[in-house]
Amino acid sequence: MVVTITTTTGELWAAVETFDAETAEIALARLFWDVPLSGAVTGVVLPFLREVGDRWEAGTLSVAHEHFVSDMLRRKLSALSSVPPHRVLEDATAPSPVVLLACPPGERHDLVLLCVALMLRERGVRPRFLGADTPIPSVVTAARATNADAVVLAATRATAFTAHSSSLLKLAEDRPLYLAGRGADVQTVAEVGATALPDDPVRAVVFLVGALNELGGSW
Ligand code: B12
Repeated sequence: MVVTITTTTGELWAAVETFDAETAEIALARLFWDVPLSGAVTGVVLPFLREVGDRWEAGTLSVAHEHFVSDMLRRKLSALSSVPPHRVLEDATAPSPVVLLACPPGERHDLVLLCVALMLRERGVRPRFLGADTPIPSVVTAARATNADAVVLAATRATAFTAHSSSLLKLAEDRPLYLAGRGADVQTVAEVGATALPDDPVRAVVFLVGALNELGGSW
């Protein structure tokens, strides 16, 4: 597994530098075949994204490369989310908690949120992923329509949350609301009556699953 992770990271960087989408796709396909989802996400996808950010900030990676990586990962992660986990294939009617995930208006950084949705699914949760730039009234409508057991919002800027304080306060009264990402600082989380998720996406999944179990639904 360690070999796959190191090899994939090396292959990905070589492919990204030359915009070689085919090689990158093969490397990712092999990774997700060989390594369990959370291992692939924490071992390759998140560190890779972090390094893209570091190189981009250092000026050693162009905006074109960064967009290329984001698009490639998004396509792969979205494809993975269209394959039902074994548990669902075995019994699609078995009760399990529903978690609604979205980014507030103006927020486009949804790749980590998508990873979290996939890892939640692996743990038996039914994620309902709305993705980037979602109007808060639509989040509220979807939360009611899905009878979500929890709502997770992620953003890089606190203002993406605080611009909707009163709506988010109401949403938090209706059902458990969790904030995540760089914008979810202590003050902001308190202002909208939410709970902060751990910054580490894997710890956040464990935390959420624990909280859902404590809520004690019928799953
Ligand atoms: C990829 C990327 C994009 C992609 C996003 C693709 C996508 N669909 O997600 C695209 C190209 C769309 C993009 C656009 C922009 N981006 Co951008 N982007 C990045 C980049 C390079 C990587 C982001 C990333 O995924 N990082 C990897 C993750 C693992 O790290 P992280 O974001 O720090 O997240 C950590 C935690 O916060 C947590 N976390 C994050 N989300 C969640 C969600 C959950 C549920 C949980 C539990 C945890 C969690 O997990 C990580 C744990 O370490 C960063 C640079 C960087 N250093 O991160 C800039 C960065 C985030 N972008 C930035 C900016 C400014 C922009 C733009 C405004 C640029 C522009 N002028 O057009 C636009 C528009 C943004 C918008 N309206 O939302 C800034 C944000 C600064 C800020 N706080 O306001 C950054 C930090 C770059 C910088 N230093 O200036 N970007």
